[in-house]
Amino acid sequence: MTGPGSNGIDRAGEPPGSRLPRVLVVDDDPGMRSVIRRTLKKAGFASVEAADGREAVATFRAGNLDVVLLDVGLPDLDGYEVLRSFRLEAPDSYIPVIMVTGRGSPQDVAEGLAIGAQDYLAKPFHPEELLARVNSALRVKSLHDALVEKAAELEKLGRIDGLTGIHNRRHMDEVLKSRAAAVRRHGEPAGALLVDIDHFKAVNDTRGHSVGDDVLRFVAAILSDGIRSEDDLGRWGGEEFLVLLPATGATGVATLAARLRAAVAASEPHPGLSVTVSIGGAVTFDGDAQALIDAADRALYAAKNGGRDRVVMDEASLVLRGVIGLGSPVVFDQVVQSAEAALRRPVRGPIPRRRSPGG
Ligand code: GH3
Ligand code: MG
Ligand code: MG
Repeated sequence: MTGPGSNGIDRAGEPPGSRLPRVLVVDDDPGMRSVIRRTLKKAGFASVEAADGREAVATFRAGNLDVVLLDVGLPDLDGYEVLRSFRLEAPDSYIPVIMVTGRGSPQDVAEGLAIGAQDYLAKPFHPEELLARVNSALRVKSLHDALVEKAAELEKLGRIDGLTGIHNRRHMDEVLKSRAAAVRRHGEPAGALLVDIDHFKAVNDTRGHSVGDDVLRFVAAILSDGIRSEDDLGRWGGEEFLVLLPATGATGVATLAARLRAAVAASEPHPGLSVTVSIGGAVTFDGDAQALIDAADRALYAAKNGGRDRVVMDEASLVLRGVIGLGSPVVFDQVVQSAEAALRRPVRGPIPRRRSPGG
């Protein structure tokens, strides 16, 4: 019961058919290296070899290893120094290191374990014991890798809105910060849209909450389909969505807003039911994230007050860039209207499939 596959940890926990577990054998004695190589090969492992500490560190740096068998007595660096270098090279990766030593005093063992060795093997050793220790180290590595994967999955789930499948507010807050920082660094403007479903309470009241949920999913999918891959979309509140547009000026922001508004208005989220959205758009030139959201929010408020089912751009965002003069919203209305006319594309039919977030 010593080879890979005999313990349920086939191929170091990777899917069957992928590469053999790869063991780095560090020993200055060519005879010892060849004994270990043959033992590993018979048991179905691949091995690479290093004859001194520097070569060991270089091979470790090249990566693609599952276990290291590390001789303590090496001609240049000793095994402990090599182990410390490994940990410096890759503090976050977990590649178990088994110290192999002829000394093996309790102090040696303690020192090796203290600096992060996974296990100890005293020379001379029986091949069975070597393989048992390698297999046990692989088992630990595969558990470790599974935990890391799980943690990454959980981290991803923590950024997704459970109802709509698009990003949640927590994620959008972070994207907003990084987009604002990019504006400060590169001086290119960035835009934001706040999209709020009109009279959504009435949908819940007349059709029921679960139809309301369907409508939210539907609108999220339309928005998701309507943005570019470099834009970010998230659920900002109950029936309110945020779109962030990197490297985009007022005209680009208004054009996208017009397209999204038209797509929602032309859609039929549920048989016999249509909804509209009001959109507030704004642009930041100085990378003040809070001011950007506040401006989009004011514009959204103006869109609601103006009768809903419309796009309003924050005036300051436009004035600053000379798109309009102060007090001339009419000119801007024309920008939005011509964008809408050019880009209108009716969306009807069953609820579109959710696009995976980040895609
Ligand atoms: P307005 O045009 O002014 O935006 O009106 P409104 O009715 O859309 O806005 P209001 O803020 O009065 O109501 C929002 C509604 O959205 C009330 C709330 O119950 C509903 N809502 C929020 N989150 C969810 C959800 O996850 N599912 C459902 N079905 N409804 C939700
Ligand atoms: Mg609303
Ligand atoms: Mg709202």
